[in-house]
Amino acid sequence: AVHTRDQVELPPPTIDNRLTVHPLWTEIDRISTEQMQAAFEGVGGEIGWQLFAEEGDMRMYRREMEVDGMVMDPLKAMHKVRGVSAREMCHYFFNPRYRYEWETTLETMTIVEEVSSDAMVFHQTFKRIWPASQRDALFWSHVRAAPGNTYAVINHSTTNQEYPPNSGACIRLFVTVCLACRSSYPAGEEPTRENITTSIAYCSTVNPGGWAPAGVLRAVYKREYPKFLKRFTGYVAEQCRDKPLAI
Ligand code: 18C
Repeated sequence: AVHTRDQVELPPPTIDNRLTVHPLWTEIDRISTEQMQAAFEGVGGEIGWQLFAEEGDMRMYRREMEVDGMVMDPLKAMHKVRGVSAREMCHYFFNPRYRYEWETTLETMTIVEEVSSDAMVFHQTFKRIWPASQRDALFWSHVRAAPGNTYAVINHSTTNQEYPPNSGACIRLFVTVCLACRSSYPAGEEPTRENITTSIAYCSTVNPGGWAPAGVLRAVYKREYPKFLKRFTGYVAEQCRDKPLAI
């Protein structure tokens, strides 16, 4: 088969062998499995999820949670996007080449380690929000396929001796994110840009890592999450428009 450069770099359909022999593998596998399971569970049955943003097919829920006075509200968002596959969605979320084009909170991004075709370690600094200190994060990122036209990207904080926390101007924050996507198309038809729909579940928990005023933090949260999900899904739809569908 003839592959374009882009197709070769799409998330692999099975786990890369280089990842399974890496020291992070056990943790990556455990957290990814847990996160993907939780992502597809509804918010209806659980108590405490409150809807805070709704626009078209997008719904965002949060659960108010404070630990030692620090806001750590878990977020869960659902969305539906037509004309792109789960694999394409995850490709643009995982691949650092596109990150500056959709991630508006970013100041810098460094690739700390290229583990395999489906796992990387990143260091990122974020734009500073007055009056709080600037934040940074160090996390592994893993993309994987699951049965039923499903792909997901899981990001989770880690450590690295060359990137010690709270050593410069930044306070280290801790993040667990899962973007889980599932494509569907009419039974008996071949999938095309015209008939494919991808359901997205995005879950995120950010521990600010140090003092941040609760009011400012919840205001940023309320503004930035809907902005992110609309911008990211719009970006992917735009990027895919004239490319052949990759399932
Ligand atoms: O998942 C997303 N992006 C991924 C790729 O970058 C990755 C990133 C995770 C880090 C998320 C934490 C971002 C904190 C940003 C703080 C500064 C924002 C400044 C913006 C001002 C223009 O998984 C998409 C992530 C979408 C992020 C939405 C914002 C979430 C805010 C959560 C509170 C942050 C607390 C720390 C700051 C304290 C300041 C009062």
